[in-house]
Amino acid sequence: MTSSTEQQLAGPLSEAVADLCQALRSQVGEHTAAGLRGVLRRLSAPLQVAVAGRVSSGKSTLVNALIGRRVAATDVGECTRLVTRFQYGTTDRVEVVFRDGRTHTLPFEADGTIPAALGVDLAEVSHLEAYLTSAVLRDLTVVDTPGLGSPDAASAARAEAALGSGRHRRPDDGADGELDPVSASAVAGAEAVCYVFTQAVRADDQQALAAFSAATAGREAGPVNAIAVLNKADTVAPESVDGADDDVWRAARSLADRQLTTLKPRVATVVPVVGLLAETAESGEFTSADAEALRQLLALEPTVLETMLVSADLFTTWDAPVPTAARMRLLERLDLYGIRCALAALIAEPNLAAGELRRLLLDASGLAELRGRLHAVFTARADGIKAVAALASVAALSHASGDPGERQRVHDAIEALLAKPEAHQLRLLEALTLVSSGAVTMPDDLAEEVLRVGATPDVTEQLGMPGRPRQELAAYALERAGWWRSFASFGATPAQSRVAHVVHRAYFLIWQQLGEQQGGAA
Ligand SMILES: Nc1nc2c(ncn2[C@@H]2O[C@H](COP(=O)(O)OP(=O)(O)O)[C@@H](O)[C@H]2O)c(=O)[nH]1
Ligand SMILES: [Mg+2]
Repeated sequence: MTSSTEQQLAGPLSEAVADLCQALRSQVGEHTAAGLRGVLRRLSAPLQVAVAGRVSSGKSTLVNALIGRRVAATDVGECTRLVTRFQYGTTDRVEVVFRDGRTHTLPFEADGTIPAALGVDLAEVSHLEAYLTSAVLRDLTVVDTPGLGSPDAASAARAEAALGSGRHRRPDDGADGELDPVSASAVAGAEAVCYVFTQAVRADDQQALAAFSAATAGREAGPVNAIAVLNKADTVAPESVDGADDDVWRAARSLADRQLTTLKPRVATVVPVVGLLAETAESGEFTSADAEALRQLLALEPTVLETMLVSADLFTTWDAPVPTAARMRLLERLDLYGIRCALAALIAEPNLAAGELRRLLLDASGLAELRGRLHAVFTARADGIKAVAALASVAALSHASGDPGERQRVHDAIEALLAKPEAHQLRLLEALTLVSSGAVTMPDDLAEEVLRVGATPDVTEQLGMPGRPRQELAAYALERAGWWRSFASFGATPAQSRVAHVVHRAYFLIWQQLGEQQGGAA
């Protein structure tokens, strides 16, 4: 029973929590046991990342770029009002999941997109499951959401319900078949979040911040499991940003850095990206006909071309020897910034082939950096992220059971697990999230130290001393272990003290690990 699931677990921490779930199943009521089965199922699935943010911030566009296929509906249409989970599957298909648990399979449209009209009553639909043979989905299940805080109340409620916050669910909404809504939401919440912003959204926007906890089912999101994307970087006006030197990317990066200072430590990073260019380049939507249309535009007088590129209206309506339909297509696929990039590349090298242009557009989109960050923050640390989320689900399930004896048994089992040295990383991640979410406040320098120690498994990074000799690292770890232990006993508030004990132990284990490695090498 265990072998097939255990093979897919993300690592030792997930394994420890899976063992805990298995052991608890016989010690809890039938109801909690059903919830534990759900937790086990999710532990052995790829990391679940919700793409959250306002309507029209470009969430679906980014999802398409990541998957490498124009499959999610963008702009308007029925499906933009539904949550769609994109996961790995050996045959491409879309499944409509109804609120009562029924499912209905649909083929993709001829152009590879999810059908614009589903032909069912949307009020009865819980969400869509899209199965695709995309390599990215082997590591991540990507959940596209209708904008949280959208003016369309029904969509917003559906997004929050499917993401697991459950706030808008009625008691009779239970869709899982075996779980009530409270338990279902405890199990279903996303494990990690990618927040999509545009420059129009101020970093202190209350609604945007509310989306943070909604997407994670009220579980705290922090630098361990959340990143932000400043999308539509191409629409940033460089003259509005000091020191941007008229360069769109420099301006976008400076805006992203500014947003990071406001959002920190709720997110690990803010990555600027041009989702539209990424989608067009990655999904094979840029054709040699598009390249040809661009080449024809270059035959125009430079001043005429410059005028056309002032606005979308001028670009499509100006009298020019390129068919309007071809121009509309360019605009839709690249927008003015992408068109300018492509034209500049063609001026520099007139014989560029469509494939080479596509590669240039991909470079101009910033997608490579986003992929890198997704890997570093999410995929590489999936084990810890999944284990922490699962533990939180287990605790929430036992709380929902209303049985004090069961709650105590579950609590004791979790404490016993966290006391083991090999599970200490879980406690550290938890402490880190408490500090980064502001639930426990610390002086800035100490908070920063907690974040550094907790956010990476790399010892030299944890100590903030890359490239230093092992002996020096060990001495420093021991010194900090001692410091945090005395802080825990003297001067800290009770909440700080609990965090301090965890940090002390973390330094102690680092010191031990460094000593062992040294012994092994000698
Ligand atoms: N100029 C520009 N437009 C974008 C970008 N990303 C998305 N869009 C456009 O913004 C609109 C909304 O995108 P969509 O992905 O549907 O947003 P969602 O509601 O958040 O899913 C679409 O017309 C996209 O083509 C971008 O990086 N630059
Ligand atoms: Mg959308």
